[in-house]
Amino acid sequence: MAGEPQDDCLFCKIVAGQVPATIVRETDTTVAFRDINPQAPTHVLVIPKAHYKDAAALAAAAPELAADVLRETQAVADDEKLESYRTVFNTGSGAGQTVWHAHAHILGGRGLQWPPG
Ligand code: DGP
Repeated sequence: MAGEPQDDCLFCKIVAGQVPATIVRETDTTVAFRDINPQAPTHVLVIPKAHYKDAAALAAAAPELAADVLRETQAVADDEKLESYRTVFNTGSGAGQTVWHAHAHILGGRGLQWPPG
């Protein structure tokens, strides 16, 4: 069922404390942790604690929770003292999504090119 934890989901396991992660922020509804394979000096992921397979599913089923995730991206940027940063939701394998639990990437701490690859 949408929103329920999934046994085979890596990020649900991080939420449950079953897989370690460097958590930088946590709220009642979200967790933010450092990406295991950082692509910038600051690379943090913000996820909803509830399971939705991607950002589109999250926004459609739980828009208030999607707003929580977005609010947390700014909170992470403030904590990390990022003047400029990029927020990315990869949606679908063709866009590079590899973990099927909605997550926002926050990338900062270096110059970022546009358009991205
Ligand atoms: P995406 O490719 O958009 O689905 O992003 C998934 C990100 O998750 C990718 O940048 C690497 C990160 N990642 C994968 N496995 C782990 C893990 O076990 N721990 C942490 N902290 N990050 C992970």
